[in-house]
Amino acid sequence: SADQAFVTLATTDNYAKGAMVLGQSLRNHNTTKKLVALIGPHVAEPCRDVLGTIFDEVRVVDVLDSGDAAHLSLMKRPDLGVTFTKLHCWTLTHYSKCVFMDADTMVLSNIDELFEREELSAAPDPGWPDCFNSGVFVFTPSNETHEKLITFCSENGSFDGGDQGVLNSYFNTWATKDISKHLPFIYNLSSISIYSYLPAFKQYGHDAKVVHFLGKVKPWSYSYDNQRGEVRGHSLPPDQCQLHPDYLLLWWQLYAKSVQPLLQHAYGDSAFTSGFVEGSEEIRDVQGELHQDVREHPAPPPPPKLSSNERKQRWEAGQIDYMGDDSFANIERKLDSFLK
Ligand code: UPG
Repeated sequence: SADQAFVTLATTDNYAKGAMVLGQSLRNHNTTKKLVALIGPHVAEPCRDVLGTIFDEVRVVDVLDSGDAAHLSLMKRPDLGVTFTKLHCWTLTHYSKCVFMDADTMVLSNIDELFEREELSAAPDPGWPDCFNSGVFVFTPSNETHEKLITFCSENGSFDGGDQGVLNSYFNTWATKDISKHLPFIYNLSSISIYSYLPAFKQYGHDAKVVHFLGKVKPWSYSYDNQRGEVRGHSLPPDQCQLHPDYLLLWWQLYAKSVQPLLQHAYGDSAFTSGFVEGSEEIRDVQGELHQDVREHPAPPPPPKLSSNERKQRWEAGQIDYMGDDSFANIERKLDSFLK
């Protein structure tokens, strides 16, 4: 299968870290397919070097100097920059079939069987299951399809502002025509759906083959205490923290073991943010600000306890006690008790 490849995309150094973990996870599960990373022109040189050790091919895609239809269309639709870059995967015509995977995905087992599927195969999106999620999809590289997609995109735009909207409008029979193009959800398990249907996750979650850290907060938004093997930065409001702690830990373990040493080596003495917690006195939160460890700033005395019913009423009225009763740690504890 030298002419089949897994393809991902990273336009920034952070997404590149995600791509490294994804690539390494595919290697660890002994894929026989080629690995291709498409990168933007702003990805730093050391990151490219590391990608080069994990991936078979690292290809810089710059829609701005490609001088073709994509370039012209981008002039009209500058908002669709990353989308156009992702559509570039169709130009990988030296492969007969590919599986695209977002840089915020990670495989938990070998998924080479996906290459038995045809274009365009994908799993349902958790938010609107008649749409497919474009974080994992099977496609056939073709310059003709690429041109058509670009034209379609510049003429019709994207209903969600990203590639997922464009691809769903273009491959608009996905929901109804051919059930073999519906990948099982375990090939693109987004962290969001875990909490929205917990019994299903308990029933089927152990079969998951790909996890997708969909949404604003990514694994690399957190930091990691490599000594203790703990992810830091959990003190987020629950509506912003929907990544399952086990998968999050798995991502960081892979990063710490196989990716961070490569980055350390590639950067040598020059500046490099490992994502690791520096010492035990500081916690780097997701906004990237440094906070002193809470131990040095004792919390104010807790407000009087509310009854469970009063708490519920406040929650429903939008008065959510993010730092107290409704903190993520408490919600997580509750969820963990269900999962036991
Ligand atoms: N990406 C970059 N640089 C960026 C932003 C995105 O390289 O600045 C790549 C990367 O591979 C990333 C992917 O594009 O994983 C998707 O972007 P992401 O930020 O992960 O979007 P999400 O909101 O998590 O994902 C949903 C879909 C995804 C789709 C995206 C936009 O799951 O497949 O691409 O929305 O429609």
